[in-house]
Amino acid sequence: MKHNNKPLCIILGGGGHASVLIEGICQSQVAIIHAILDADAERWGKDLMGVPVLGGDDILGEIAKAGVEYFVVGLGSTHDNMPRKRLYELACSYHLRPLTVIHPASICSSQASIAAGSQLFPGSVVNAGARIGENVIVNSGAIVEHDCVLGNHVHVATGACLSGNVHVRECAHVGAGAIVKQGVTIGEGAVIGAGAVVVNDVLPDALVIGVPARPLSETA
Ligand code: JB2
Repeated sequence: MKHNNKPLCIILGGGGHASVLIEGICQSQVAIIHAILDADAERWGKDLMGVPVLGGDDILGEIAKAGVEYFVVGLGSTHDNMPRKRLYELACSYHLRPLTVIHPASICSSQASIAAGSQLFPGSVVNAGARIGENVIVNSGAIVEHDCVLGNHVHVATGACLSGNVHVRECAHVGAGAIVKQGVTIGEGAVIGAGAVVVNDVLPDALVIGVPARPLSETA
């Protein structure tokens, strides 16, 4: 179903992250927002910035049958990206298509590739040769320099900076304001604490903090 030649989309999760997405979708005019689904029953029947919250994820099937083609994961994260991954896979299982949201106030090179369902927030920069996986968040003011490679479901949080040729594996989280040196690899599911300066590779599922960043277990 299309309105004014724009497809309809549903947003999964209706908190703070979703509010920025709503602005990004409206300003980029990439789709018409049909509604929000939220896990919190207290929000059902209310609205977020004028977008109605219809119910929980159990009505995704009805939504797809009603002609909504696209979804976007409105749930953000502060460290664990698995809930975002689960939600993404759930919506795909209903044959909904992931909407890519590139806020008009972000800067994205024509030589970068952005996979489906990813979100570039205001003030973010994605430079030439960068490859962004599915359902990735490049949050407000974050920098993804040239030739960086980001796996699916990664979150580069507000104001973080990935210098050139950094590899961030699936589901890893780069905390707000963190800086990652050129050429470093961040392992799958790893978490970089806010404000950390990462100068060495980070193992899968590790949590590193500080300047220079070290595993939490070594900093006590
Ligand atoms: O499985 C779910 C689910 N789990 C939580 N399905 C659906 N449809 N919704 C879910 N939610 C809902 O997402 C919660 O009930 C809640 O309404 C919303 C999350 O909102 P909250 O404001 O708590 O967090 P957020 O994810 O929007 O934002 C976090 O991540 C951002 C990146 C915050 O920490 C922000 O400060 C941060 N900028």
